Amino acid sequence: MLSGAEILCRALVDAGVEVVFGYPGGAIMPFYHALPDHPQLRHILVRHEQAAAHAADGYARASGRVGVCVATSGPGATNLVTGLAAAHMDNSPVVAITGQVSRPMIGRDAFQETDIIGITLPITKQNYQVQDVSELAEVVAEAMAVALDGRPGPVLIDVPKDVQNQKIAYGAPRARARGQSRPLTPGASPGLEDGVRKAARLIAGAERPLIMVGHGVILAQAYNDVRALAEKTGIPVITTLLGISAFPDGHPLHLGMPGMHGEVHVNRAIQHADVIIGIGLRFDDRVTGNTASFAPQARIIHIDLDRSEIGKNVPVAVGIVGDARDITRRLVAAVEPRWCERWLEHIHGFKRPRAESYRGDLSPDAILASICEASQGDCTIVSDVGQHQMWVAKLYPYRRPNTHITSGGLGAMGFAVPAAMGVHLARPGHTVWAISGDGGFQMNMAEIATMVQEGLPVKMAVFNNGYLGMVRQWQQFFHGKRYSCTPIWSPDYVKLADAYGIPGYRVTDARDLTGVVGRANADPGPALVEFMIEQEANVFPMIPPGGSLSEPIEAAPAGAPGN
Ligand SMILES: Cc1ncc(C[n+]2csc(CCOP(=O)(O)OP(=O)(O)O)c2C)c(N)n1
Repeated sequence: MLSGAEILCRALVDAGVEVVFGYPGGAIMPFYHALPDHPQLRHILVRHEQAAAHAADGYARASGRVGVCVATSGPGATNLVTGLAAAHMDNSPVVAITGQVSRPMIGRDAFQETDIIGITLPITKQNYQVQDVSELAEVVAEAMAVALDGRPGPVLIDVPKDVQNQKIAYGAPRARARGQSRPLTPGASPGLEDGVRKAARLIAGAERPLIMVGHGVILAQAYNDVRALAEKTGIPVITTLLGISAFPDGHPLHLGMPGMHGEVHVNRAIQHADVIIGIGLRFDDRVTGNTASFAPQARIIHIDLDRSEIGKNVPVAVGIVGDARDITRRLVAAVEPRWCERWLEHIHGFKRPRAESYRGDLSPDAILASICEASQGDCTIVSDVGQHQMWVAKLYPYRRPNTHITSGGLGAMGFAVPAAMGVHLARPGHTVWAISGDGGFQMNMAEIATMVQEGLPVKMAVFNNGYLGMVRQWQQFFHGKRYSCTPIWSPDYVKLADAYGIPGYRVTDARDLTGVVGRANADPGPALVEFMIEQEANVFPMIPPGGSLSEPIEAAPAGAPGN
């Protein structure tokens, strides 16, 4: 006979789980009591449950496997919410396990009771409250499968404390969980062959075609197929924020990032294109700007695993539902070889010298170049949210697949530091840099303690501009430069690092970059580097919210600093 808590552990082990991010408390204590008997499960004690969810998300994105987080009922469970919402928006397979008050207490406003099922309903793919121990093993197995199946996403399992203490004979779950790798769903769409044929015809007749690549390409590991499609047809490739690193940056057909902070030539290419092949992206508003004026001449071929995405945000000429790798492979077979030299030249003609908006040498370019150099280009960059996120997206040269990880859909500040811990655990031995602004870093910097206690050698970079920079930039452009509540004080990060017993550095001069970043990178443990960047630097170009991709802002308002 095993208790529910023991079954929970066994079911996780049976599902191939190796790492669990969590934080104990009253309603989840039986699980924590059982945990030491399952050494196959490495538990990472975070400092805030939000970090557990982000870390599980980072682990999932880096490994393609399910990331697991655990919290107690009430405040523990609600602290997971931001992380689950981030995983939901970016289709990351996370399973969250929450303790709940015992069944007879549910609905009585018991101590630390919250309706986490109700709260997480819109931000999970599915959630379960386990009503009897006999369901537990099956529910865990099913949750693991649901998180990965098709379009991935988070799943929550709420386990009342008395269910954790119930005893029953354990039988290994029947469900489909073991494999942990994402199943392909070839031939998912009934009109698939027809769709591929139509798409191939549109591509053959196009004069100004583009491929737009989103996160679905990374989730489906369709890198080689997308590259084959581009190289067989010569069609230039655009990568969305979450599609970055799905196509090599230095490739002659790679154009860059579209949308609100996309390069001028990329957005112009979209506005001039006559056919767009969108693979695994949802054409969200940060990519399209005002949809009424998005790609006015283009017929759109949209390939997506989720039927409900087709035609949701932009009108589609050909929609093909299915796995990005499978469909792209079929498309490669169906298209005739062609080249788009003149179109590519045309796009390069749209290029503008980048509007520099920082004074001095300690530019985001220089900082990112030093990080790339220190790790010889072989690291994963996990960015937070804000101006630095855009610089990290646009300026770092991503050569390997899935080496750029960020909270795209939710845009959750505080993501980078904990998510980077998850990435490290998924890719031990590989260098991981968490790059944050001084605002977002302060949201989850308590996780340095987790890194120290658990021995996670994450490298942390803080771009310190003394402001909540991206909001300050919007205030500068759209609120008459009224910097309301955006100047932000920071502690002395070098002393902070010292307090945690890790190396800490402050860089004020570009001449120190190589030495300092190299030292931080080579240190065997976690390290923190603060970069004192230009305070009122801006991210250019910029499409105003709701504006057209054709009308970028490329300089600060006249008379204002930061030009
Ligand atoms: C949790 C959360 N709160 C608020 C915001 C709104 N927001 C977006 S960017 C930003 C400023 C970020 O400042 P900082 O972390 O210093 O980075 P910077 O923009 O200066 O690079 C804010 C407040 C958010 N995205 N997430």
